[in-house]
Amino acid sequence: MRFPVKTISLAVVSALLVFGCGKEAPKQQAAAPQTPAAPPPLMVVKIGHVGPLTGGIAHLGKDNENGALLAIDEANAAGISLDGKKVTFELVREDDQADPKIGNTVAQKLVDAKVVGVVGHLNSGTTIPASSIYNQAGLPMISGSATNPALTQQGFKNVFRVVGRDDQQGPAVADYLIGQFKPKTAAVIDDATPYGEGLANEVEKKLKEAGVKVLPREKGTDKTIDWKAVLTKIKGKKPDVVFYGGMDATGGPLLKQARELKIAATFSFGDGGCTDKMAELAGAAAEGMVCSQAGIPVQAAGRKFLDGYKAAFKIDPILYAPFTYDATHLLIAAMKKADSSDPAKYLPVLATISHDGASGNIQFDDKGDRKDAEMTIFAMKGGKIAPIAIIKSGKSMTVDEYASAGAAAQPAAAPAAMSGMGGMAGAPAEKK
Ligand code: ABU
Repeated sequence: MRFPVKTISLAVVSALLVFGCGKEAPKQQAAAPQTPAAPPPLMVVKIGHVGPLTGGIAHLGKDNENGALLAIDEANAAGISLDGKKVTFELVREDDQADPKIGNTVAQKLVDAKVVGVVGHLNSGTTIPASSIYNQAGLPMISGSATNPALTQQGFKNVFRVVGRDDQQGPAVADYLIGQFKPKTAAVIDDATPYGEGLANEVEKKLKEAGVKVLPREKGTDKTIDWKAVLTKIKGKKPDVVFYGGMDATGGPLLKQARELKIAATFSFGDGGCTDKMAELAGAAAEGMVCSQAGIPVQAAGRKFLDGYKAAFKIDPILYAPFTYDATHLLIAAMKKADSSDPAKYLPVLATISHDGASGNIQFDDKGDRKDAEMTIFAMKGGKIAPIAIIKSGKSMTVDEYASAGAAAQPAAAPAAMSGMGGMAGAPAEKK
């Protein structure tokens, strides 16, 4: 618990004014002296956020952190009390550089700093090992972006995610490729991370089930930017489609170099390569690429979030910010419901909560996965990724159909305009 210096100083000054300065208080006062009511006790509650803030995907880490910061600011502006004490929430921010070893170090740092919950990490490769550290410390953690299924298959009761999993995303993007492009031959490349490799495995499995010939797997790393050797190998095999499991920082150069080598295949990516950054990195070569997101498109997030983000950071959110925003609000909502920031008290509330956030209604299953998560398929048009299909409860819808269904199901929704995408109305309801 902290008492602001300002509060203490004012109290001391008041005491000096009333009793100090060498003057005695009059002895014959009729009424008792008026003592000011004691201010309510104050409490600082620390929430951790971790993501890569340096390195090739720092833009995504910063986007995640911004989402969490916005939620913290909103909660502080709302004036929340827990157990009779006025609370100030503080976001303790760490940079894991997308490196599992550094991820574990900063996870322990957050535990030592006595945070009561963690939003993060961004990468499955950092989130999975760090989740053991939070589990041992009894700290609830919610990732807004880690999609590898293994995260929630460890039996940890403190681990949650607000995006879908790669065993949902992989089949969704593979099905789209099969239906739309009817490929006979496919090449699958990954960055050898738990995310990239795991997602590529899911895509490959689905392509093979559909009778597509899949070339032997090619690999890079999460730092590879020279893909010429890999691309030269697959060029001679003339694949109809190429899928890359990895992030935009490595996927952009892959796509650019593929077109330089005159590979004509349709290139496709998962959520890590599903950003406008691909057009920045690959230029015109990015046009027509296909990608998926294990959630709703960022532009379909609630209006309050989109406007608040723009006002606070003077830019639009990139990819996962609505999800880290929701994750942060979820921790706080569970604390409010439990009337406590004690992880042991609010964790069971978090596990069974129903929360209407910027990315829609969020409830967790018994493993900590988001129930009925949406999957979205995008195509790059004019340098921007544009959503073309949303899969919900196993049903594929156009963006307009999803919008109508959302608006019908949630009449209180504040629609967020989808500029440049034919105007997607009916964004999720967002209650705070
Ligand atoms: N979901 C893509 C990026 C984060 C991850 O490694 O899972």
